[in-house]
Amino acid sequence: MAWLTAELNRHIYAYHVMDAPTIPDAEYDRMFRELQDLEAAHPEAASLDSPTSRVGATPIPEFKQVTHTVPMLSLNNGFSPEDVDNFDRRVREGLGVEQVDYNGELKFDGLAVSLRYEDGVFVQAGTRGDGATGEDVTVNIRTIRAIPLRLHGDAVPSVLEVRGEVLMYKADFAKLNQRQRDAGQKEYANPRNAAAGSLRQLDSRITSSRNLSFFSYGIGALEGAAMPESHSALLDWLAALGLPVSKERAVVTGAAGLMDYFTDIGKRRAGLAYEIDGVVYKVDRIEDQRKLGFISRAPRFAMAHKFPAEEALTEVLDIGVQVGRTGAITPVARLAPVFVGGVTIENATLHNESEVRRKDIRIGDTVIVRRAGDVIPEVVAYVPERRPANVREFVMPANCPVCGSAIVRPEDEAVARCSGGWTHCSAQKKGGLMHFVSRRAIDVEGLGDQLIEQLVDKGVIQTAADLYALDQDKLCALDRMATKSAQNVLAALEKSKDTTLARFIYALGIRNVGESTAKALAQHFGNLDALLHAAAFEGGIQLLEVADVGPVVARSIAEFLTDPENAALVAQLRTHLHWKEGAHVMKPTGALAGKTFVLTGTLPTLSRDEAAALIEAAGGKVSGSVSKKTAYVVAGDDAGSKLAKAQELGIAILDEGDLQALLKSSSTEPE
Ligand code: JCF
Repeated sequence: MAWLTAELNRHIYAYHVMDAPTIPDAEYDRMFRELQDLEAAHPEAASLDSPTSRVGATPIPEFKQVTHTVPMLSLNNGFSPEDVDNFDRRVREGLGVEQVDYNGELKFDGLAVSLRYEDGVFVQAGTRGDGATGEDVTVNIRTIRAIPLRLHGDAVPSVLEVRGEVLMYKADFAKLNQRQRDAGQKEYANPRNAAAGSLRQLDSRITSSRNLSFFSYGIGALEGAAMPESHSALLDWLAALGLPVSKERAVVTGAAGLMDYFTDIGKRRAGLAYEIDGVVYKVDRIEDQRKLGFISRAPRFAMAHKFPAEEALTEVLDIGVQVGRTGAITPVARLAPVFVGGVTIENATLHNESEVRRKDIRIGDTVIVRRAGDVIPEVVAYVPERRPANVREFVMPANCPVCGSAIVRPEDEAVARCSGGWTHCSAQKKGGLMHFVSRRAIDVEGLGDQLIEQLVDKGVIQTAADLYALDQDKLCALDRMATKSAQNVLAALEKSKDTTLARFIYALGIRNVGESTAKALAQHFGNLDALLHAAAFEGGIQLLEVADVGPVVARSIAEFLTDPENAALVAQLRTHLHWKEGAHVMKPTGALAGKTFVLTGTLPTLSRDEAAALIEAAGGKVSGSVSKKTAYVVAGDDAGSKLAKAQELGIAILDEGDLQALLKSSSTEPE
């Protein structure tokens, strides 16, 4: 029993703390069941750190209280470089020195808990509460696999209180909400709420099913061991004791070092597997921390440097609709202006009609809006307690607000569309043109959205082909268009004529044809006429020969290319543009032909586009999402949910070196 306990705990640590699974799940389960059977027969011999205690226990009527022997502190917040400068200046003055070393670490967006270990064994856990007393969540915390039930090593302290943050990974949050949705239960608004809701369950079996995680960032009481001399050494020590400590930490010097750390983490934030709401700076030397002491309940030696909040509350003034380039009608919440994610927002997408019903968002509601990084702002949920009696439901209009054509929604589709098409509907016309000139399509540099708006509104152009009939006079007649800018636009248009078949197909903006499908079509057919013939032949049946083109995509392509107005546009455009035409090859060649790759995270030397180009040159395909069809996932630093999904599905995972090796071996392999 002792051997099974130690062995299973070793595997749990490898999996949940080191992210490096050691044995297959089935083998783990077998050993686990064997230990369970032995414990049932010999309950007196069950160890305090047995992994069988992690599945949760019978529900309790309420949480008891715990008193923290050393209070749990809060941190002073700062938001700007000035706040960082002031913090560093006060620290330097307080210590009477010129320069200070700090430890920078992440500020996890979860909930603070304190874990008590006696002689190395986990005995109690409490929430922060008011800092002095919190709730006893020992049984719930026990279910968190990342938290060791026994500290590693022989030299463990007689008493250690570990402080840290319980949180839920983004991928686990998405899975949980999917399960809640499937079960018709309430979804959580964000990973933090999900973590809090999961931890504070009186039935710890529920907590056990939620896959919570934990990171340590400090200690409270310590007896029977020496305090390390610096905060960074303390974190190293906690990691050596088997506690999870994030690797995203650094010792830096002075206010400039702190700002560099903040900027660096800000860039990496979206790629992290979990949410953070800022970073934490601490004077690194513990002796210096003691000298500086506390002001009321916050340490003078530490500061939380917060990112602008990504979520805020505001009111839905109205729900309007927006018309996309394919005619898709998207409901948009018109909001009372609110500052979120560093900008003021007045509109947020509601995606589609079903989404409005599912989230039950109504006009007059107070809602949580979210703007994470560069992601478009969205409405997360309404706040039930704030719903007034006179809320109104969103009604999908019968006609397009831009062109007046009927809005239709096929029964089997989530999306309603304007039936006007790009020839009638100026919103679709503009959207289509913006897509046509975009960087990854035909790439006309400097031809921005506002210019396209003007060109269409003033009736200067009707189609993408008209762009190539623009001249100095037509452009200079527009608002805010000087001779020099007009010349730049004309030069960019000239340059854009030299393109590729794949870019051209993508630029047409055919529904369901993204960049990778466009590349597959170009590679398969080699030249435009071969594609046009296939599209015109028996409803596009030959299109199904192209890797990854299914019936839905084939139908979109056939419908688009056989429409007389689209056909006329294609005919006109090909007189302006040129690309290398090849022979129609029936099957993509190259050693990686038919293999789908997914790229995630930051690779050490190759950019995403470079890696994709190398894979495609070898006949492989690059896709944005992991599925059973994925052959390889190429993972770099800060790989997130895609890596987790690949592990789950048992898909081969490569690093950049493996990829290079594969490309090299495939290039020398005889065809
Ligand atoms: O990650 C956090 N939310 C976090 C909170 C990190 C820290 O190092 C903290 C903290 C709260 C108090 N340190 C203290 C002293």
